[in-house]
Amino acid sequence: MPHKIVRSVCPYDCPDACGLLVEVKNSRAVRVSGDPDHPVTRGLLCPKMNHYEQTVHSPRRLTQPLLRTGAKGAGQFRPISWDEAIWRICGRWRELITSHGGECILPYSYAGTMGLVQRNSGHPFFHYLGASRLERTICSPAKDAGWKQIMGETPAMDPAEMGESDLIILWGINAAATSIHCLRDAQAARKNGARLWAIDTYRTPTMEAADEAFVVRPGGDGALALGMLHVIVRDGLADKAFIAANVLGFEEFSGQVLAECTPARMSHACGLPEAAIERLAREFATARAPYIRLGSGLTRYANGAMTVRTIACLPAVTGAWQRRGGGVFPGTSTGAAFPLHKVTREDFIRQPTRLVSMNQLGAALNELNDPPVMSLYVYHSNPASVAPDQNAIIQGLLRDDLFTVVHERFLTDTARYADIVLPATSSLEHADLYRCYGSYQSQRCAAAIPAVGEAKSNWQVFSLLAQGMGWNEPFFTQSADDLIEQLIALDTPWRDPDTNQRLLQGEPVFLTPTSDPKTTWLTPSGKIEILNQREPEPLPRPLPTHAEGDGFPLRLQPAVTPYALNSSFYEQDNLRTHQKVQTLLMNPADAEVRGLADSQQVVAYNQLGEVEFVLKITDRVPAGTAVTEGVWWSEFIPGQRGVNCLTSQRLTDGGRGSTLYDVAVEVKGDQ
Ligand SMILES: Nc1nc2c(c(=O)[nH]1)N[C@H]1C(S)=C(S)[C@@H](COP(=O)(O)OP(=O)(O)OC[C@H]3O[C@@H](n4cnc5c(=O)[nH]c(N)nc54)[C@H](O)[C@@H]3O)O[C@H]1N2
Ligand SMILES: Nc1nc2c(c(=O)[nH]1)N[C@H]1C(S)=C(S)[C@@H](COP(=O)(O)OP(=O)(O)OC[C@H]3O[C@@H](n4cnc5c(=O)[nH]c(N)nc54)[C@H](O)[C@@H]3O)O[C@H]1N2
Ligand code: SF4
Ligand SMILES: [Mo]
Repeated sequence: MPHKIVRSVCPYDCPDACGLLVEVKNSRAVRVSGDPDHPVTRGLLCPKMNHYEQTVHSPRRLTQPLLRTGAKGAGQFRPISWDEAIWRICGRWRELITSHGGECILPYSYAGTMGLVQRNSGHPFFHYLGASRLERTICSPAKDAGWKQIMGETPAMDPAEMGESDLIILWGINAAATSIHCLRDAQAARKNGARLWAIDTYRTPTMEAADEAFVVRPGGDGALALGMLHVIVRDGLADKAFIAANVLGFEEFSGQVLAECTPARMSHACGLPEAAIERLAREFATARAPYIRLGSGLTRYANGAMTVRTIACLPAVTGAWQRRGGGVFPGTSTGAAFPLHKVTREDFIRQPTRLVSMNQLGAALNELNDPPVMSLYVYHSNPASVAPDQNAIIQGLLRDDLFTVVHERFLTDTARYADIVLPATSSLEHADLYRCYGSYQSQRCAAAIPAVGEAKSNWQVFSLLAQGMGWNEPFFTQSADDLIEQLIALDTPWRDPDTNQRLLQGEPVFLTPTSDPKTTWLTPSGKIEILNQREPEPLPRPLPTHAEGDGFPLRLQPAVTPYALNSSFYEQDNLRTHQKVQTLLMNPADAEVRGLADSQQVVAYNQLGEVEFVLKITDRVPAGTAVTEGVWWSEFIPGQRGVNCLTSQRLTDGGRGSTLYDVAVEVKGDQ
């Protein structure tokens, strides 16, 4: 049988939503490569997706529904039919709704697939059921909140302008791992004369690729930006004309806040010497068009929203927005480009239901009352690995009276605790419509191959469950393609008829924001609101992290690896081999005072738990900060516990986000 090449889209939670070319033979994907005609991908894929076929056809794929036969968490199951699985789930839910009410059922989902239909297809089902709603805030809502506090609804600038900047700053973004096309384009700009800076908490591959790398204390960037702003104002480098026309509250900010934020005062909090703050400030202010690519890492702290708000003051004060290439790019937000309510169906909510934070799943499972959570339905997420306070989550998942269903591609740490496991399709086996957050690009794709085994897509399972519940609502009898076409059918100012036509045909297209992101400030005052009286904190100011008060001497930075995406891709043996083991990176000085040797087993601990690591002593991390990369599956780590045993359920200052990076620990040798 001849090979055929099918266009597809990368479904993962990555800024790029790459275009894929899938080579299909005998209904199997045999090779996956980057689409050379895709405007962002331009033929380049990351190491994770270069062998996506090994994920899709992994021997570890779940291919049948499973029923638990052993103790919770033991991973012992027997295959059952789909009919039996649906019958059991619906039967149990009917009983629970009668005894405890619909809110005792909690859905849990996040970012296994970013496609607009498959990602959101549980919403209409659980709304109709009257279940509790999940507040999906694990990733970077503090970033959105901080941006909104100063920029309102102003959309993100076109990231392609980076090519016209003379000073590119990768701030809290490990682009070499998480945004490879951004790094590729930054390097191209560098060849044309732009300087490249990176600001991170340790020397990542992105830091190595930059002209200059600045290592800050975790959560210290707000202090750094305030110190820079102090110097800019003190030295007369603020753009008074731009401020007068475009900025609200500059006088209050400089008088009440900046005057106090001398580099000497900010130096400790941000971890940079005074001289570095002075130089950064002057070079930023005198660059023609400095471009800040703001990552998400620096927002997962008690002060995350404030950090974003403070950094956004920099181009507001220097007027960098006025020039091509200048400004801050925080990531795109294209929610208004498609009528998503046609999928999510909030109108199915008949009476108000409670909202449960996904960052507090441990508390929800163990402590919630009226009603308690009696059933958890997890799909395209792996909370037992990725969510904070892993010990609390596992304690909850072990509850005998909790009925847990997990719809998954693999027997993840979460699936191991399920009563019923349902096999999920991979993105090559279902249709969807994608947009992304690193650019304004969007693309639709069809299934490239048939489902592996008896796997079903998220949408198919919710259709079956609706049928199993005996509902007559016709919405649930549609196909995923019906929903995709409804999302595209309606013209919005973001898409013209020609764009819609190309979208329908599976071509990558660009969505267009409805206002000019560099001249029209969509705030209530019409100005960039450094002063925002609607906020409890009307002005940006230095805020502490949680970890500072925890009483443990080392900051722990849970960071990403290029060879996995959150807890995804651990199924690919080659990728896992690159990562070797769950490692703790530590500065030689910190190892020496603790009498620790390279490659030895260590235990990191704090008020929440303890985790075993293999120690790597390296000056890539500064004294005072230890780093671990990746979110490992427990079957591959010695102590069965991952880094999220050490992260807390506390929330950010804005957006109720996770504070996954705001962690303090002590480390000792493993006895
Ligand atoms: N390879 C790979 N790619 C990924 C992911 C992955 O796990 N692996 N995850 C995906 C997801 S879900 C997301 S949200 C994005 C996130 O992608 P990014 O925006 O890059 O965010 P992070 O990787 O969380 O953090 C970026 C960098 O910020 C640093 N950092 C942490 N705290 C601070 C701080 O206080 N200040 C400064 N200046 N830097 C800090 C971290 O060390 C890290 O190197 O990446 C996506 N892409
Ligand atoms: N320590 C630490 N913890 C973190 C992070 C970190 O950097 N460090 N990152 C955080 C961030 S930014 C995020 S966004 C979260 C992400 O957390 P999650 O959204 O849980 O992401 P993944 O770990 O990738 O798990 C997604 C799961 O979905 C499954 N899946 C994929 N496609 C489908 C599908 O179509 N249907 C179904 N039913 N399942 C599917 C995959 O097999 C995978 O197991 O993790 C957070 N947790
Ligand atoms: S994970 Fe990101 S870089 Fe890798 S293929 Fe997917 S969209 Fe592209
Ligand atoms: Mo994320």
